[in-house]
Order: sequence, then structure tokens, then C-alpha cells
Amino acid sequence: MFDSIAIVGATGAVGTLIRQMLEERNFPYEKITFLASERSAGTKITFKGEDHTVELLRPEAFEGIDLAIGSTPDPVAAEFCPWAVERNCIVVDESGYWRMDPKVPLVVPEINPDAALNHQGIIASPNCSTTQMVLAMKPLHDAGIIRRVIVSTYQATSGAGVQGQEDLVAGSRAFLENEDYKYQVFAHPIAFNLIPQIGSAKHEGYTSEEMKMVFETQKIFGDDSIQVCPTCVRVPVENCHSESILVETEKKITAAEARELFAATPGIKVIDNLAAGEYPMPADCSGDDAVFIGRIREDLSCDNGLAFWCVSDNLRKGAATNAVQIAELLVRSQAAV
Ligand code: 11C
Repeated sequence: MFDSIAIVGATGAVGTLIRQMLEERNFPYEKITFLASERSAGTKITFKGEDHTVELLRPEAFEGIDLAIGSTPDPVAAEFCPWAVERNCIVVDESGYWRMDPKVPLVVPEINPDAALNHQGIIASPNCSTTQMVLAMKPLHDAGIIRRVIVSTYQATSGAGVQGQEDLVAGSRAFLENEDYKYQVFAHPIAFNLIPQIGSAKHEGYTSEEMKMVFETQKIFGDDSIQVCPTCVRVPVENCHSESILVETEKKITAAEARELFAATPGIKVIDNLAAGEYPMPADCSGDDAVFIGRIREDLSCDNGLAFWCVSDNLRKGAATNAVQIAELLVRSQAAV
């Protein structure tokens, strides 16, 4: 058990969920501290029935803290993680800043738990669109070795934060009432529209979000030969990212075999009955920690291809749940020593 733990970015959307999960899962600790930037420091929050004041995120705040779970923008994580590590505090970091650092393990506990135990102070949790995809890939990769993935994402506005969700609601209302609306986070209207760009232009026509899906997947599986071709699209959905995924494996996996493999994988739920109109949809998956899979079928255009549809709550398994599971893994490893 870690005696003293902290939540960094405790008042944000993911920070709030992390707090909720620590309560729900009865995460062990003696003392808990909530940290946030100047804008939110001083805020009062209730945790396990007790009132707490959110403290200012600063180097000295990590004195005596053993484990911090952080969900902050990248520049904040770049600054605070070294403050923590210098004070012997381990950080599970949800931001994108440290993920590709060779000294930092990038962990999905169902896939590469051992990597978390080889940390040098910081352990990164992947981007939400990567996490649900790699969890779905895992049983197929184990059974047939995935060589190539073609993925199109349908990403919810919650991925762009609380303001993204506000933009969807207010922009839709304005659209229906024929009024103007100035979007806060999206460069184009998201109401009654799709935006085929998430993140900035990054590499050879791919966006930063798409390149995260390429590099993070290779790092998590420890295999740079897995080829990933992503297209990331923002859709007018409030919460839960959906993905159309096509994999090519070295060894053929039939749709029936894939269905069994998915169903036997912890963290995956299969909803797959096309004739009955049953498949995962974002409106049904919000608030659940699982990765949902349906529309499982063989690729008619390629011998060893398999296509499926994958939906997951991007704020939960895509962010808060994965980070808390990494922290739980660290607690279990201490208990095992
Ligand atoms: C989105 N996936 O939906 C992004 C949000 O690297 O953690 C999360 C970005 C990240 O816009």
C-alpha cells in the first residue's frame, strides 16, 4: 500500500472520475491530497464523506507523497512529473507528454503489466483511442499475430474536454434555432457534421492523434513491425469513442474464433447479433469500464483479414480506469514483495 497518494488535476473531467473510482474500488491509502493549478486550487471537494480543499500544484506539494495519479494538459505534466520523481513519488500520468519517452513505460494492464514494474518514476497511460483498440487487438495478436491494422475512429466530443461537450449541445441548439454559435474548441461546427481532424497536422498527412495510435500501439505491444493506418474523426456524440477496425493476421482467425477470443478476454464485452440489430453503440456504453465489440466478420477482400466495431467510454477505460488499474497493479506488486 502507498501511505500517501495524490490526484493531480483533481477537478478536471478525468480527475473527477479518478476520484470517483478510487472511492468505488476502495483504493488503499492513509492520506490523500488533491492538487490542481491556480484556477482550481482552493476548491472544496468531498471525498469518502470528508471535505478536502484542493491544494496548489507546486514542487513542494509532492513532499511525503508516495504515488500520484495525474490527468493534466501535456505542458503541466511536463513540469510536474519531475517535481514528483525528484521527491521519490511515483506518477501514473494520463497526459500525452511522457508516453513515447524510452524511459517511461506505456501501460495497459491487460496487455503489458510487467512494463509498469520497470518504471523509473513515471508510468504513462495511453491515448483513449489507442487503449480501446489495443485491448481489442490483444487476443487476436496472441492467437494469430497482427501484421496490419486499418482503423477509422468516430470520436466523441468529451475527448476534447468539458468544453467539447458544451460545444456539441450549444452548437446543436443554435443550428436548430438557426442562430450563430462561436465554437470554443472545435475549428469547424460539430453539430450535424463530422470533422476529419483530431489534433494537429503531424506526419505525411496524418494528424497528431493518428500518429499516437501508430506509435503507442507499437510501444505497448513492443513490436514496431505492427503497421497501423488510422483516420481519426470527431463526431457529434457526447461520450464514448467508436472505432471501425480491420486487422490482418499472420494466421487466419475466423469470425467464430474471434468472437470466442474476444468473449474470453477480461475487459471486453461482446454484443454481436446483426440479425437482431444488436451491436455496441456509444449511447449504451457510457459509464462502463469495458471495451465493447460487435459486427465481427471476416474481410471479404483479404484472406487473413477480420473486421469489427469497437466502442468504449473514452473517459473511463480510455483514461481514468486505465490509470487507476495501473495504480492498483503497483499496489499488488508491493504486496507480492
Ligand atoms: C480526443 N483522444 O479524443 C483525444 C483526447 O493524448 O490523451 C485525449 C488526448 C490524449 O480528442
